[in-house]
Amino acid sequence: MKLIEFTPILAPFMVRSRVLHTHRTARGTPPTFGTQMLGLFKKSAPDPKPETPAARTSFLARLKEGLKNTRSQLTGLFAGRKLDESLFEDLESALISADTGMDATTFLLRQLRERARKERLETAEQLKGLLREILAELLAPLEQPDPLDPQAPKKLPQPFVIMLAGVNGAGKTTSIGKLAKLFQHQGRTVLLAAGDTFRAAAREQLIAWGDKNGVAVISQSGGDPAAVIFDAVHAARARNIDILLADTAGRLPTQQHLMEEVRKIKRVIAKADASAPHEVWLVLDANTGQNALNQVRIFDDALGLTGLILTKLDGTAKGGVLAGIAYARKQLAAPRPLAIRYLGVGEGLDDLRPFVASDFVAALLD
Ligand SMILES: Nc1nc2c(ncn2[C@@H]2O[C@H](COP(=O)(O)OP(=O)(O)OP(=O)(O)O)[C@@H](O)[C@H]2O)c(=O)[nH]1
Ligand SMILES: [Mg+2]
Repeated sequence: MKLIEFTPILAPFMVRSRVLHTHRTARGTPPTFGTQMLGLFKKSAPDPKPETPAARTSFLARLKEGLKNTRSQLTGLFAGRKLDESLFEDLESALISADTGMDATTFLLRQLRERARKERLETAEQLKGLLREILAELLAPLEQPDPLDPQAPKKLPQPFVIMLAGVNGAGKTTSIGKLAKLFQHQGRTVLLAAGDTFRAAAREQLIAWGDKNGVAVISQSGGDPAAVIFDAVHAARARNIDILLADTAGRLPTQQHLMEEVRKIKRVIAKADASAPHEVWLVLDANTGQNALNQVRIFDDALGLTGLILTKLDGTAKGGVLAGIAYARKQLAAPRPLAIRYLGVGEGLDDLRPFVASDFVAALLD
């Protein structure tokens, strides 16, 4: 890996001098800094490429494959059954074992019972239709308009800064790699900031994702993660980059000092650009079960989350946790929208797609 030094933008609060590197990521002979570096940052064709029907079908198939255990458990309940109390009871157990959590399950069952009575439902198949409706209503607030939707272009601040946080191993760095590809595909220029300065391997991992996408990574060995991202905001501005994706180290919500550090990262980003970060996303491993609710609550308190990325839905995730998150959100004294921005269904560059509530419900019940 060739490193190309460029003049560091020294943050006023930095005490130690350091060398900031922009990692030249394209393969082959490294260019000299200057024209070829600029080439790296040159905007690609501005016309966004819409998702192909084939890509969408393949994503849905993978989501369905990932959720197949939950789906077969849930759909199996309704087959050849009468609509009676035992069906409600079995449904309650199935929802709980699908990671929906006690509170959201109780809510769903109450809704189902009331509406089944009101609508005079008679068959198990009708009840399944009602469950589909109620789940879709519960999840709908998690599907928010995407500020980056290429089909509804808006004038965005430049750079548009997205900060990612989450517990260790949730999939932050991998998701950044996938997002870089997605945003480039939309005709946007991207820069990555390696805000995980604790581990050399973390930096190398982000650089490898930068490599795959041909985008530059601002990084530094060790030091203050906030300062690296601060510099990256300046670098992105100087180079007219559209989107800056800032990686951060994994941390547990119980690690007070690390939660304080991530708060500081956000504050320092705002010193580089008062309107930034424009989005703060929590990356959640969908296999986390009910602990996901805790993570959402604590990271939201610390950072004021705007969105979530749910990863690893291709594995053993049960999927019910989304209903748990939606319900917990509804219960807040002052509900604030929280979007699920993307779902991850694999380790590859293309394995990330925007969240569509109706697709998710279909993957669980159809
Ligand atoms: N199957 C699957 N694996 C994923 C997905 N997203 C991430 N992973 C894998 O999860 C592991 C951890 O991913 P990272 O991106 O390194 O997670 P991280 O949150 O950056 O981890 P730390 O920086 O250590 O906190 C890697 O092996 C990824 O390949 C996904 O959607 N599906
Ligand atoms: Mg990481």
